[in-house]
Amino acid sequence: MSFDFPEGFLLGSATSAYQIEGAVHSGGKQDSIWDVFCRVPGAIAGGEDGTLACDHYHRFAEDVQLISDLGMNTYRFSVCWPRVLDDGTILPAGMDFYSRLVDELLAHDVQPWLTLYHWDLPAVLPGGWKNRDTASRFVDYAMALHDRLGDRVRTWTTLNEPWCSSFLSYAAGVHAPGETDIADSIRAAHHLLLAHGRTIEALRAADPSATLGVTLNFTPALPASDRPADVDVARRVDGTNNRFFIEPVTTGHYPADVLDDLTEYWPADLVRDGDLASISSPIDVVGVNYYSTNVFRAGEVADVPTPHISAPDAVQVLRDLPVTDMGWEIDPGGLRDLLVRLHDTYTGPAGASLVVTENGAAMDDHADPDGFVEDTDRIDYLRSHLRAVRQAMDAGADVRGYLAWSLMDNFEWAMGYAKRFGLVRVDEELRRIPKASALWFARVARTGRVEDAASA
Ligand code: IFM
Repeated sequence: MSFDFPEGFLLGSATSAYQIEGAVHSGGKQDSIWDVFCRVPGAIAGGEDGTLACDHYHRFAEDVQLISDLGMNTYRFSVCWPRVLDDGTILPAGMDFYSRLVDELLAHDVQPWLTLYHWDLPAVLPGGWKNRDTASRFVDYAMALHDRLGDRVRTWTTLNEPWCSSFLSYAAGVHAPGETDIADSIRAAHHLLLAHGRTIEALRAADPSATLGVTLNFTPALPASDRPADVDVARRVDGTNNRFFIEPVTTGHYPADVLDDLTEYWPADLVRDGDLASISSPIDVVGVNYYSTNVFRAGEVADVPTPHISAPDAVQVLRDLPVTDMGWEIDPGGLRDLLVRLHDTYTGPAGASLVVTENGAAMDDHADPDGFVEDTDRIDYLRSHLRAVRQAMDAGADVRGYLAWSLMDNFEWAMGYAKRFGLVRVDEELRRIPKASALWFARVARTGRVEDAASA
């Protein structure tokens, strides 16, 4: 069955600075923690890094033209903090770059959706997110950027996926800065949330009509059986993957069961008076990044660091589902259920809407001699997840948009460039070649209509 999205529904794509910009030392920019992490032997597959990436810093006008040609009404990008500020001093070249990008988008009738933090923290900040002071520095950064872009950018997201920049980065060591201490990862998570809340307060005071929010990655966790041990391990994973972040933001407290689970690691004096009031400052939109749903059983305690900080005994059980090139199970029903759950439990009562700010698939793309990729597998993925969004809306969830991850193939963090999430292929010469999925998505973006597989 074909289906439609309402007038005004956001349909576009997303990227992030480190994954596409390159030019890592242009305009006085100093290292981010990702520049540093990529130099650690063995940290990144193939020893790759974002030094050149897609060279978007120099090709942004071409990329905006592409976004426009693909009929997208919204483009979500992130700002690289050390590109615009060097230890508190404004870097004019970096500010100008983002200002020109925003102007170019607006000139093409594409709404800019700005994410302040997609992981490229200035390396110069002592202790990174372990240090409470980083939250204050973040507010300064956000307001300096808002001074320059606030007249044109109307949608501001504080953080992208704080689960990744805390537990995956400071407990599992998979992302920068590559550390493995559970108490530190909790410090990082709380300071990230504090940075979010204080920034929302400052932006709201400066710009009451802006649309403000945060983007969280949700990976629903289901038990493999109704055995109490499996039910409990799924609860614990859900607690730190999902509820640890959405609950304080929308209700002003950390989940009680998660606090219990983490008692032995929870740092004394971490949460100070007023922190949770800031963290739960009202927001307008929760960005939802969804890729998969995971099933867990209780097993042996892992002997390697894991991001599941309260569930080292969680063992993922694969179902009989197709997987993407990341090995992630394709489960669009999980997105429908997640959106309904978020609306009913968290965002609806708090008065915020939902936008899917990332969803997409790395696939094993094969280009023909002209560089064209006939990626029917990615089209199927996108169609089924767009249908899930429509079903969630029909069930009452207030979903206002869907942004595909990603506009183009890019640097997939610890996995390097081998994993291709793009609607647009980026080849070795950095040529941008729209895949079949880009052409398919362009029809959806232009019409707001998703044709069923038979008629598409
Ligand atoms: O590439 C990442 C992105 O930076 C954050 N969300 C998940 C994507 C795919 O792994």
